[in-house]
Amino acid sequence: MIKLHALKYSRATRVLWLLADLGQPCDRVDYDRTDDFGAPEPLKRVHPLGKSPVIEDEGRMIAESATILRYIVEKYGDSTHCPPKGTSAYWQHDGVLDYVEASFAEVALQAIMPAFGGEPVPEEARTALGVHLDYLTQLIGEGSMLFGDRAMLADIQLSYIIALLARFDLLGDHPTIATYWDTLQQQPGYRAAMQAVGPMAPPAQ
Ligand SMILES: N[C@@H](CCC(=O)N[C@@H](CS)C(=O)NCC(=O)O)C(=O)O
Repeated sequence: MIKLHALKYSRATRVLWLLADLGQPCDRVDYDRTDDFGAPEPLKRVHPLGKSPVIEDEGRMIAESATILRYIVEKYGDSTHCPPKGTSAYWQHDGVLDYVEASFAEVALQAIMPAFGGEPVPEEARTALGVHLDYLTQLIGEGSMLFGDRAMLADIQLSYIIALLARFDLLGDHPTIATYWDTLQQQPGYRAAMQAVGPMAPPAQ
């Protein structure tokens, strides 16, 4: 069984969502946040950077949530969380899956971090975020999620950042993304993950 190192209020929820969708249990090791919202020492002994999620499986230690999601799909032979292999949609989806951490997260966090600290969000950060939310609005198009009406790995990956943006009222002028967030919260895997570890975003201070 996969062992999941899960930090409170973290991207580890993505892994729990996918495992719930696949009906697969995991051996979860929970870590509380430190007072300054960082990783505690025991997690730093698992991952040199103290990052979560990390999984252990069959003697492998795997970090980075996109890689972990791909690994789980491969391990369980799942074909329902990506478009069919060999299609253009498959590669488009794979690109969006990587886009979330490689490009979007950093821009979103420039707005989220000041809001989390009770500071005003700089205008440049709001503007940069708006460009990405416009891009995501285009990707969603007429569907309810990124690739139609079924949650794919890219939706699961995106959910963490969208949860933080919603928590700090940073989706206000992007109604399609706000509706998308409502849709994500209705997904059974999301609900199961919430039930297991609580919300991705921290509660109001
Ligand atoms: N790119 C990594 C990011 C991992 C990451 O930054 N995780 C956060 C929690 S959401 C963390 O472990 N923070 C604790 C710390 O940096 O001290 C991924 O997608 O898994």
